[in-house]
Amino acid sequence: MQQTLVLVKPDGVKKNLIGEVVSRFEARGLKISALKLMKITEEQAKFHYAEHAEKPFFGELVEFITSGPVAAMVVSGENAIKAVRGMMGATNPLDAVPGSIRGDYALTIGENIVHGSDGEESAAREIKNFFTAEEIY
Ligand code: D4T
Repeated sequence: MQQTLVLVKPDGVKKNLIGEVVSRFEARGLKISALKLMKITEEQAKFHYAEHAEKPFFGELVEFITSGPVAAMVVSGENAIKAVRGMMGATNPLDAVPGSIRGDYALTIGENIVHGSDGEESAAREIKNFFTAEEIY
C-alpha cells in the first residue's frame, strides 16, 4: 500500500479536468484518500519544488502553481506512486503517450495539468505539505 500526492494544477482546474483526473484514478482501482480545492501559498510552493530551487525555471514554476486554485489529493493503492506516474505520462507533454493524462490534455511542459510524487520519500514530504493526518482517510 502506498500513498502519493497528486495536484491538478491551475491549468487543469481552469480546463475543468478535476473530475476527469479523479475518475481515471478511481477507474484504475486507486482510492482518493483526501481531496481539496486550495490556493497554494508561496511558502508551500517553494517547499514543494525545493529540488528545483537552483533551476532557471524555478520562479515561473512557483508563480504558475500559485496562480489559481489546485485540486490537491492523496491517492492510495498498491504501487500508487508508479501507477499514477504512468497514468500522468512524461513531464513534457510532447513525449507523453496518447492515453496518458498529459498525452491527452497538454502540449507544453510549463502547463502539464498534473503533478504526482516521484518516490516514497517525496510523497511523504509532499503530503505533509498539504494535508494534516486528520484530513486523510
Ligand atoms: P511534476 O513535479 O509537476 O509532477 O513534474 P515531474 O515530476 O514530472 O517533473 P519535474 O519534477 O522534473 O518538473 C517539475 C515541474 O517543472 C516544470 N518544468 C520542468 C518546466 O517548467 N521546465 C523544465 O525545463 C522542466 C524540466 C514541469 C514540471
